[in-house]
Amino acid sequence: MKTHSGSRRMFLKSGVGVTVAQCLPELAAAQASSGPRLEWKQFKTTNQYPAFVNAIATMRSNTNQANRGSFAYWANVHVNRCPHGVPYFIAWHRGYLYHFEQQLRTVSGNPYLMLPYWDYYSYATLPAEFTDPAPGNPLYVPRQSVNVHSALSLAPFASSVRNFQRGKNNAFEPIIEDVHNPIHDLIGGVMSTMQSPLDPIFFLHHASIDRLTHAWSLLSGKTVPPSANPYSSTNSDVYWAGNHDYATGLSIERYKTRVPGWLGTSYASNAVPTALPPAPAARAAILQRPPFRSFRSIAGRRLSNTRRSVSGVAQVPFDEQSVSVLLRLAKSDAAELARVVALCRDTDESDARPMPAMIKLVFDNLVIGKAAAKGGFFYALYLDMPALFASPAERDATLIGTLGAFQIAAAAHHGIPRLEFDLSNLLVRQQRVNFGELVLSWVRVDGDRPPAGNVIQADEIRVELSLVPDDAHLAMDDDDDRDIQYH
Ligand SMILES: [Cu+2]
Repeated sequence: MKTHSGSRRMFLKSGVGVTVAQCLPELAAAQASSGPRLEWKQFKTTNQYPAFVNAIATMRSNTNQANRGSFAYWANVHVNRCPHGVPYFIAWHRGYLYHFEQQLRTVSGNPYLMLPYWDYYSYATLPAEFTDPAPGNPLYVPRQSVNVHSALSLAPFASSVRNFQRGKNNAFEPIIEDVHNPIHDLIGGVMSTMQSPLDPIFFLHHASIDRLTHAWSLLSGKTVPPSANPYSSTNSDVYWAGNHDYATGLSIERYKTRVPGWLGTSYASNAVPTALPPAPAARAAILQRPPFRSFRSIAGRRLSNTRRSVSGVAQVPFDEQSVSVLLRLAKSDAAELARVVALCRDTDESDARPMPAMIKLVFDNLVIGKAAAKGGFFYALYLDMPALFASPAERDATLIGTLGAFQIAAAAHHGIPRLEFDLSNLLVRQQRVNFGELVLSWVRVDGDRPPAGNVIQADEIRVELSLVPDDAHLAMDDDDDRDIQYH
């Protein structure tokens, strides 16, 4: 690494913003002649491979957290700023990868270096270069599992998934995030924490999510909010206004993260997965609904003038067992749930309109044990799981999302150890008659070294009706909003 003279290090400390500006012309020139991002198996046969490994080694050995040339700097950016389970998960990380890639080029001295991606939909076992514990292997960190097969799903690529961003109905972003999350969980170690960029596989994982997003957006019938280049308030969606912030002096205009090409990025393949890779021999998916367990129930109640719980259970521990819970709703709560599902169903007809309300599954005050925080496991959450899944499509149609160490770390880091999952889309698609009972199931999914005993505790799990979408960009001014407030 050539740029780390002592004086430059001092300079970076004192004026980060200035150095970015100075680097820009050089980086723009580099962009023009770079090739596509390659899948790892192809990448490692090119001359980019030694440059990449050396750059990772240099960055990992740089212990100056204030320096952009250190791995810790990028982990801190993620800790401080990353959005998970909230708007801009995809777009923010796209810009993050862009800036990290620029840094790799600086450190390696190779202006054409592109981040590789790991296509786990082709092979679900971590590339061997990352799992070799030989001293001095910069790609190795201790992890809890090497295979992520049980995190994968084709649900993000279903034809019903038409919209791009969180907050819209039938949206891609929350569904792909819930493939992304259990990959963090299973790999474990730092990957199940907000410090996950300290594991080099993080960047290959996110490049893969970014590629899958781009490939999805190219399919016919998919809607990504439009933007002119450069952004213009007259013909661009407000979604792309403003900046993604990474650190003081490190940001990116949001519109540039709409299309990889606007950042000079392309991918070796733009194909979406059509099948899952072979499952590891020893691990059969659980297809049967888990046995019922009962917990103290909490009746429906008003939470605010736009939020109402319709049913819940209290003090729920999560251990090695897979569990089903029967949530009972009082008659008035069941009627209210039925009404909100009908409202959402009407809106579902027209994708352009935001949902008038959301039905959420909320896990409140989650606590995770110290050993469990290292990951190596997760829970797949299902609504009205049949006694036996007939097909993977049926499984996808009842999957709510996943719960694990990474999701809890992300939630705790945003201030509230609370996780919310959208139930609206699942309920809208059901032909449900009885709203008096909902069945929630969680299926424990283990990696290679799962923790034992009670790993997670939720103060309360409840089904919540929320009359105003959380997404600030979908702020509602509908008049009929007023007469459906909770008093
Ligand atoms: Cu991630």
